Amino acid sequence: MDLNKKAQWHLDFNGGFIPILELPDGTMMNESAILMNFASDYAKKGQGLPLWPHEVAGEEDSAACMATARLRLAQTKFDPLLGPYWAALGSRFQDEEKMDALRNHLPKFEEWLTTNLNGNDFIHGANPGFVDIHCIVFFERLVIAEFTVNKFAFDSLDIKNNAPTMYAYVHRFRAHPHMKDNCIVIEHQDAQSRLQLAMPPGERKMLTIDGVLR
Ligand SMILES: N[C@@H](CCC(=O)N[C@@H](CS)C(=O)NCC(=O)O)C(=O)O
Repeated sequence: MDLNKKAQWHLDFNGGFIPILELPDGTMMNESAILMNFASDYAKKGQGLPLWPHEVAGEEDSAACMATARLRLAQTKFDPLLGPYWAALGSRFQDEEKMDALRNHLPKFEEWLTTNLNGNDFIHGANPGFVDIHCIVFFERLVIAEFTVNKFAFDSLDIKNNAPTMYAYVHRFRAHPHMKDNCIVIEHQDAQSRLQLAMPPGERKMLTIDGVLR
């Protein structure tokens, strides 16, 4: 997929952002978190880990529904924290000012994570749930940079010392029996990062599945 050549219908729909889901009746929906919720609501129940507390509770269980509501609130508070993350990532971790801003911002991620872990292994509790899956993809890129061509970013941000809760959390998530075969493969992340790092600033390699997806 060439991100620089987008179809007019796509630009008209939402400015050319992904992801988008189109249903057979032509309905289209964007926003990744909303699409994840759609998939979770639409999927057959009992296929694996429950992703929200109310899914395993009986009907009209106010405590379980409130626990779900609390997690949804945590999720809405996470998204506005992402600005400095996107800026640094967009520069492929190479813009010093943006890297400084992200380094200074790491305590905000730590605070959000510590508050919402609340002493548990995962935000959902003993096992990962929806909100863990929502935030892990962002944290994971920073933490596994240690083992990719982006090690310079891991070192420059000093993730181990500046974000120890995030560091331990990502490794715990990636080791979880239900998650370990479904996380980004280090070699694939490395291959993708090498492709993009080789491009001049502002230019992007076409998206390809070669060496990136399993
Ligand atoms: N809030 C939106 C953000 C979507 C977004 O930023 N998508 C990026 C990719 S992660 C994109 O399509 N960027 C346009 C481009 O790279 O050309 C969502 O979560 O769906």
